[in-house]
Amino acid sequence: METSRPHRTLSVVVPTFREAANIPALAERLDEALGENGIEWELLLVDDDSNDGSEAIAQELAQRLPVRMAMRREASRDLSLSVLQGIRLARFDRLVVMDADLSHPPERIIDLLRALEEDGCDLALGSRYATGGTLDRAWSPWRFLTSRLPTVLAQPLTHCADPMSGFFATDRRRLPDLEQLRPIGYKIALEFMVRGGLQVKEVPIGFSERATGTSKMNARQWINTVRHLHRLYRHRFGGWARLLWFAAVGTSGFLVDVLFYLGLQWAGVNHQVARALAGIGRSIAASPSGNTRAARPPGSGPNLSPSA
Ligand SMILES: Nc1nc2c(ncn2[C@@H]2O[C@H](COP(=O)(O)OP(=O)(O)OP(=O)(O)O)[C@@H](O)[C@H]2O)c(=O)[nH]1
Ligand SMILES: [Mg+2]
Repeated sequence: METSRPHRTLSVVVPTFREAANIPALAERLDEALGENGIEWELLLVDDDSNDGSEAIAQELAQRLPVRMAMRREASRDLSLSVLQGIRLARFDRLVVMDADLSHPPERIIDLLRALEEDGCDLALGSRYATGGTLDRAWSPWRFLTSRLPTVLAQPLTHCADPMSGFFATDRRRLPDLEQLRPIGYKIALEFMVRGGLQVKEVPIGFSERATGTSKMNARQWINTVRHLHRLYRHRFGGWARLLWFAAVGTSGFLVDVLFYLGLQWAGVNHQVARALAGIGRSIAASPSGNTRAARPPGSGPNLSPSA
């Protein structure tokens, strides 16, 4: 256990959306984990207008613990933009970002801070997949795929075992200019690591299944992760990323064609007609709007323009 040092400060930034049931336990566990290590801390919840009683709970907690809530009232909710807002509003430079659902153990924050201080890295990443890290759940094949595939796709961008982790410690002064960042979706640590060229140290953690509330990760967020990866590929690799993108679009056209064809065959349509109809189906999929998307993939333009 680390000995307490005077004037160690920490802002814990937590994006929240409908996490009323988890906020009290999170605040209590932070108090135990950080208070006993002599850290002056705050919990800054950045809420996307959950409207589930979270605000009242935060106010009640603020009577006895250093808890505050910043409310976003934007047209669309956004985890990464919430984190960026929290980093701007944080009271201290030293930061931890984590989820509210207690998947990230507050007790491991001390180890993240130790990695920051003693190993001199820019970002200490709580890692499920580093040696010693664990997951406590039996994932379905689909859940496994949606979690592991982006991790594999991110390997050319970073050398981390768990680049999709949302649990990390850093110092605000070591981060790239927040105004220049363009994250989409949930993977803000990856954005920092790739655009900021940060030196990262992974700290193994035991990742727990969320105990209460529902996951906000859905198909849309998964697609956002893929779009985000594409932007970062372009940032890192420029033209080759475009080539890969076109190859992926081409392959998807091919798959549409084949699936169309097999579906028609299965329905009893003969080979010639099925081939012709599949060709028409692919042409529709590659209609002017589809072509625009292929010729100008999302994220094209200068690296740090709003679309990159
Ligand atoms: N402010 C804000 N917070 C969000 C939003 N979506 C998710 N969150 C929070 O971000 C954290 C991660 O969301 P989760 O739903 O746990 O997503 P996940 O951890 O990828 O998925 P699970 O492993 O299924 O829990 C939680 O604290 C959520 O409340 C959002 O749109 N806005
Ligand atoms: Mg979660």
